[in-house]
Amino acid sequence: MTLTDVRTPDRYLTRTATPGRPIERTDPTVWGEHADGPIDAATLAAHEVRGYSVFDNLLSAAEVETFRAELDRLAGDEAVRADERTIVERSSAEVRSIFEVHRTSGLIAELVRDPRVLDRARQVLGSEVYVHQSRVNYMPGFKGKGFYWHSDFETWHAEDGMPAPRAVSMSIALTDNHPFNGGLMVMPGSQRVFVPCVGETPADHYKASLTEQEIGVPSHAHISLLAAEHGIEQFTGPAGSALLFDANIMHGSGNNITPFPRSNIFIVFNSVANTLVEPFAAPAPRPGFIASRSFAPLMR
Ligand code: 6CS
Ligand code: FE
Repeated sequence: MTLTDVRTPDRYLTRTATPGRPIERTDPTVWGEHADGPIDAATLAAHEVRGYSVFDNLLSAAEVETFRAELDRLAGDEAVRADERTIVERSSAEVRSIFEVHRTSGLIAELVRDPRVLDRARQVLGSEVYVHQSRVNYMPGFKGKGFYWHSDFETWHAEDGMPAPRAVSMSIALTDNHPFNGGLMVMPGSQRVFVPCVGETPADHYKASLTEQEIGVPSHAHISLLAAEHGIEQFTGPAGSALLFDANIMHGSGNNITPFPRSNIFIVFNSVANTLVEPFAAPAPRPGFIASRSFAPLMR
């Protein structure tokens, strides 16, 4: 046995040929303490149980306007539109998402280090953190396509080599999130079970999955089981509010056929104690702009 043969044990087997049984999560949801950051003890305890927290007015109305202008600037920049980090809607060629925005936008580079954002991530993860992924989602009106039910960690484990669900996402709304314009739905408490998915990961899977995910999608039976046990709640709230949610919580969003766009800034923080190894169920790692392999902790 050589050192290179020592693989990180795979505690969350997925992308199997035949259906697997849900796996109880042996990792905590919250690693830090209430004294470690701005989240109070009651909110932190609720986050441990539900797997998510909502922070109203995280950004002021003026800050929302600044970021909305930044998103318009990015979406209108021909170089950005032509960049491989930009995903367009299949049906309309409108910009759907732009990845690695914390490296292309100075404003968003500051936001990921803002204590209102960074200190919450550090507190939940109980360690220094780095940005695993950042993106802006535009979810345009009339034709905005949603995201089917999934666990982000299932993909990050299978395709990016993330060992454990010691990562947390913050979605900051830049438009009002209504129940009717594709608002994110979560199953509270579902982060405590890992739902394996059937199907081998194809090469370059991200080229299809980021517009419509077909592999790494839980079965109707498992989705029904989780929905019956945990229920479904929807993140609604005014522009400026933020949802902080666990890497493994089951979530999804519907299409947006209303005239009201739903755009957000989405930042994924991973613990520096949980850095990526080789993918657990994919032929090759995804590109760095989707899953960063620069693990230096974020500093202000
Ligand atoms: O594959 C991913 O990393 C992305 N996919 C979805 C649907 N949510 C999380 C993440 O941005
Ligand atoms: Fe997701």
